[in-house]
Amino acid sequence: MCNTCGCNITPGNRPLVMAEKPKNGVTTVSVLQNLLSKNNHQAEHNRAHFDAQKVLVINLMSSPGSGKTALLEATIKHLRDSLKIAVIEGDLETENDTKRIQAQGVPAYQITTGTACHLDAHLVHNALHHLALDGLDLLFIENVGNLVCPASFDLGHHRNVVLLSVTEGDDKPAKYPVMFRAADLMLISKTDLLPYLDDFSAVNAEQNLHNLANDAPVIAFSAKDGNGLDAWLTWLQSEITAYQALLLKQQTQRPKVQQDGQLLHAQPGNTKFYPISNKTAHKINVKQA
Ligand SMILES: Nc1nc2c(ncn2[C@@H]2O[C@H](COP(=O)(O)OP(=O)(O)OP(=O)(O)O)[C@@H](O)[C@H]2O)c(=O)[nH]1
Ligand SMILES: [Zn+2]
Ligand SMILES: [Zn+2]
Ligand SMILES: [Zn+2]
Repeated sequence: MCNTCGCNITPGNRPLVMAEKPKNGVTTVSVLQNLLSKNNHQAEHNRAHFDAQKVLVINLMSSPGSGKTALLEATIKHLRDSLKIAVIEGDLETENDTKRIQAQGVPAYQITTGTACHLDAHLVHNALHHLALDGLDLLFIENVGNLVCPASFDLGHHRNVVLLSVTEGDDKPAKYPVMFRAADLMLISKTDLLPYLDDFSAVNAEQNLHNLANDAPVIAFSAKDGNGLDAWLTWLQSEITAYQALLLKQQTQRPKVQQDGQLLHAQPGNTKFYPISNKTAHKINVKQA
């Protein structure tokens, strides 16, 4: 899908693509590889912004509707008195999630990607012009709901958290290895629904994660009844502490970006890349404040 759908082009990196002056509407895979390397460069720049302000940045990823925003709402309720939090939301369309976060009393900025199925470092950098990092402890980036592409793009963040809701099935880590290999923490969400399901096993889900040679911790929780939230909040606090200790040593934290996922976007040798039409491009719009 990604080889032809144009999902590599976002409003943030579009000027880079256009600078390549495609001949006859078709350029080769080298353009994509160039984009990815430019993304990595931009990501390092973003991380320098975050590290200068000492703000831990967490990239939340999952398939659509797994409960990312519900997790953020519950997290903010618990932490807003003790930590300064902000959120960047990524969706193809609507400001719904940003409104939900703002209703919890914390700053949020919506990136609408139009057609792009993932955030990239350029989009996040644009968003930083609309959010004050000064004094923040935690910045969450809620990525576009998609269990493949977001794992391949470094945004300049520090940690990847991947949600798997119980209604999706415990085999998803096996079926979507690119995403689950990138997880620094796997959250099993919507556990309040377990009594209604007869075939979801948290043990199997964890085993499927570990079969990918990823020994990331796993926490099961429900945003509806609050079970498991304490373990998540403890994990967050320990990550903040570890990150602050790294900063004192002039180091930073880097997430596990999946290069093989980047290859999904650009199979060497046989892939043609079709730039999106002007009509489609017109529809892509990053909301300006
Ligand atoms: N039963 C139950 N439902 C939940 C839970 N968390 C979220 N939901 C429901 O699941 C649906 C999607 O939740 P969201 O928080 O919007 O999911 P999301 O991952 O942010 O969705 P996108 O941003 O569209 O990808 C909503 O109807 C929520 O009420 C939960 O812990 N238990
Ligand atoms: Zn894609
Ligand atoms: Zn900058
Ligand atoms: Zn959401």
